[in-house]
Amino acid sequence: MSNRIDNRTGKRIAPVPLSRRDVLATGALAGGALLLGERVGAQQHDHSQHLPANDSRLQKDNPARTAQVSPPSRLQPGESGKDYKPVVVPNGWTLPYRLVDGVKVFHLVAEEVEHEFAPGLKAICWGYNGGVHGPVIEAVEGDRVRIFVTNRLAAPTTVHWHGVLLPSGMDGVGGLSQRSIQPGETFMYEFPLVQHGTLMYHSHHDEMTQMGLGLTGLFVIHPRTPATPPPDRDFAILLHEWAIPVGSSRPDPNEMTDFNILTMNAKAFPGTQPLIVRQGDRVRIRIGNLSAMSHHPIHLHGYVFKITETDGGIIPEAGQWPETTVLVPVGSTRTVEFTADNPGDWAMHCHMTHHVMNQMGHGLPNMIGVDTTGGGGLDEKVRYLLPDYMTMGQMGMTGMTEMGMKIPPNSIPMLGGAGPYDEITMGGMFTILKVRPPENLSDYNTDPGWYTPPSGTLADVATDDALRANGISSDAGSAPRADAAAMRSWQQAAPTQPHAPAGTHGEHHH
Ligand SMILES: [Cu+2]
Repeated sequence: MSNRIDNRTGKRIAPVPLSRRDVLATGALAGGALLLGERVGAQQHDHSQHLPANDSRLQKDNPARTAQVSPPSRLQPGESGKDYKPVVVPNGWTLPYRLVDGVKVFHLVAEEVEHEFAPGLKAICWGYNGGVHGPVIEAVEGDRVRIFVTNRLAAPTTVHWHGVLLPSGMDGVGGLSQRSIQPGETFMYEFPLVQHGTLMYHSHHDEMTQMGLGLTGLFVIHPRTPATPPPDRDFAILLHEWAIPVGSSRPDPNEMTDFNILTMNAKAFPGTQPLIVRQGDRVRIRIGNLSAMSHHPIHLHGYVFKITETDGGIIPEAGQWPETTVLVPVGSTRTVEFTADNPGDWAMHCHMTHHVMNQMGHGLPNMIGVDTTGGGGLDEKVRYLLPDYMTMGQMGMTGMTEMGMKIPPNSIPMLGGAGPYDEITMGGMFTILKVRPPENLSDYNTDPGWYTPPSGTLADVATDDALRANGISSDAGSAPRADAAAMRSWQQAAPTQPHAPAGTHGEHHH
């Protein structure tokens, strides 16, 4: 029984005898290396006429899939710049490896890390190799990887390779697939990569605590022979959520609902690094979600994209549907692609409005419509008790810092980053896609600043001339008002005779 899954259909692949032609094609892709050992010798006769066309195509597209999980792969280790274009990790990094006898050797160190979520807010988290989250592990289908994991935490841990097809004993579930890694121990994981896609890794020991404190990362496997040319920009973003009460310095992993720091690659806006692309670039954004409890609908402005992959593999082109928002459920990845043909500064954010706030206070009475801002007003008095208190809906939440609102040490305003026109009234899971014409972008690593809209393409106060010419009065008197008849609550027709027994409706005729 085969455990291999068809990347395109998601269906289990029946074990299929290889034809000589397939073996030759595979061998050529593998640089002449013999890939399948004994299995090839055992299948000398040609079964190709019995093969479903799909299986044959799959083997050619995806030679590593024909390798069994256990024997070492003989493909040459994939090289950056030759076999793949590396992903871009905003606010993060990719884990370097060392080659030992053709195996890519990585070393992860689980440890306590002081992490800055945004300027002004730090907390003690658990991460890997000095950062939160762990670095992106990046490799190529057909590579063999050997990953050492050193535990420098005070608690046992493991690493689970989420979505990776591997032998059961390498799956990293504490107690089930291995014994847990005790503090001070270093474990070795090793497996060939027989698939491609955007996968993840995370602790699978006391998950609620350890993932809640940050022990998570992305695992990107590039295809050995991509079906489409690689994109110009290939971003990798991991979503997470944290409960960090104002003034505290450790995330609370026991929290179940009231997460107050929502992050992309462990940064809350305004700490998120923008995604910088050239106009015309083909852009891929890989988004994983290892939040505790929340699915995140990530919305991109200015574009329609296609959802091209999940962590289960590539979605066949006929099944890719256009979207402006991609829902990334907990424990999943979604990959979207589009051509960046529309220059500008475009918001990309979770569309749950509480997920674009920072350290938001909940459970407060609704004071919208009450004037609380006057000298010695209610806000001042409440703030004496609750330093982060501010009544919503008074000033559109702008100027939280300008108005001299004092915030407690080690905390950040609920929202607000400096923008070109005003404060940007967003926080949390929010970042900016900056698309610039090639002549306005020296390189991808330099922030090009704010976008300057061409004349006539910026929303601004209407001139008197424009008001007059269009028949608009600025006192709103010229605006159509809601149609009272159309907006009326529906009234069901009253019965003509209340509760009359059946057959007694004397006035009803057919
Ligand atoms: Cu969200």
